[in-house]
Amino acid sequence: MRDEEARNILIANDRGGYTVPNGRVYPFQWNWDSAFVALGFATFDRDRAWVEIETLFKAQWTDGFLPHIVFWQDDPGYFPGPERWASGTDPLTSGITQPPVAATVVRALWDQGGVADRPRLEALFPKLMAWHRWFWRYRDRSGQGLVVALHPWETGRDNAPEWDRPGAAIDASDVAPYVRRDTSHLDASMRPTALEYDRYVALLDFGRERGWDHGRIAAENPFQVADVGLTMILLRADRDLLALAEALGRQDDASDLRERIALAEQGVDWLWNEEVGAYGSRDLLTGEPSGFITSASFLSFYAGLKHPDRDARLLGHLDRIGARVRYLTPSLDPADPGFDMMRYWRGPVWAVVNYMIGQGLAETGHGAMAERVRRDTRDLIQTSGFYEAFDPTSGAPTGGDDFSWTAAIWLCWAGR
Ligand code: 9WN
Repeated sequence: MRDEEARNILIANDRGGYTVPNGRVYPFQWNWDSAFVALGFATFDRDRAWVEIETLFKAQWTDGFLPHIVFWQDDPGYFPGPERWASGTDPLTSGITQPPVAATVVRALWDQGGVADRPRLEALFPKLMAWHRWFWRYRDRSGQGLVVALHPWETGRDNAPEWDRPGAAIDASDVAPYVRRDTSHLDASMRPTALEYDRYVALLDFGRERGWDHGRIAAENPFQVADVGLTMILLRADRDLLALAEALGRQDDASDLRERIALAEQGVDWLWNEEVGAYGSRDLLTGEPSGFITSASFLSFYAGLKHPDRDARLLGHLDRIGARVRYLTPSLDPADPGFDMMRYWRGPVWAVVNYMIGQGLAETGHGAMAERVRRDTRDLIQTSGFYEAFDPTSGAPTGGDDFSWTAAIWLCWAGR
């Protein structure tokens, strides 16, 4: 029953070649949502799965940058829309990016398919490679093997408390007036605060005023955080892209990827916080570690990292957190005083993050915990439906309904 419902959500949210995350709240194509959505389509329509990624890459800029939103058609239901971003591109897009899960998804499509998909892979590979090179060039200027986020939206975890202190450096005192649309669709208690939105918009205006020159923005941006999520996800995606480079016999790309993987494996040490016993983000401008344990702290398994002492501490946290809440994995440690089970990335469980955590745990030999994470995700969806996120204590739904990536994760993993 739920399988059919999930397929119907994807079909209903399909706008012809791309899928909106939710028809009302998010009426455009989002970068990492589309990648996860492709995994859902792949369970019943493999061609449509490839098309989702192919459409996304049609919006790639000439320097390799892949935007976080593509405005294939205008819609007044979301702010900030194409005018505020003013990318000047065709199609119009945002000027910031999102977690690079696409290469990992393309590898999965390739592994499930076979030689018949080779022309599609050959066409996509250079585009994926160009996007990864863009990250290496503009988001790791000091060559540490990390990924620096220049906007909280780039992390995909918009209002994670990790951005509070670094965000104080953003001057949001003089933001040109705007009207939020999210709070007309959803209860404000589930969304980021007014101060957070002012900061989001101030950073957007900062980039637009610099003509979306990514080199200049990277040098001048007031917000520069080495994000644990982006860093782990790119490391994982580099490994998957390497497998694809090898399959296609692209030696030069393969050797660059090997180099970057080795660099990132060292670089992540800077994100390990020995005091709290977890990975976390770190302000690049001040060097200050965030000190928070979030769901992104557990993406080291997904990144393919194996470090027995650290892994034991991370698993200890998962045990502790899993005893405290009914459903893993809350987006913030419930022991944190700022834990808020309904407010977006400060408490609720997200199916896509659970998918990455679960996959990583299974691949690195932690099968029992992987299964707990999968079952919790399944139970949440089974009980509450295909919502954007869920309260980890009660399982109550939060955010938008009929959510594409939640349906996709059900089909490819949680509901199996
Ligand atoms: C800003 C679409 C996106 C997700 C993000 C999630 C939320 C947007 C917003 O929705 O962000 O990009 O306006 O709240 O945080 O992860 O990709 O589902």
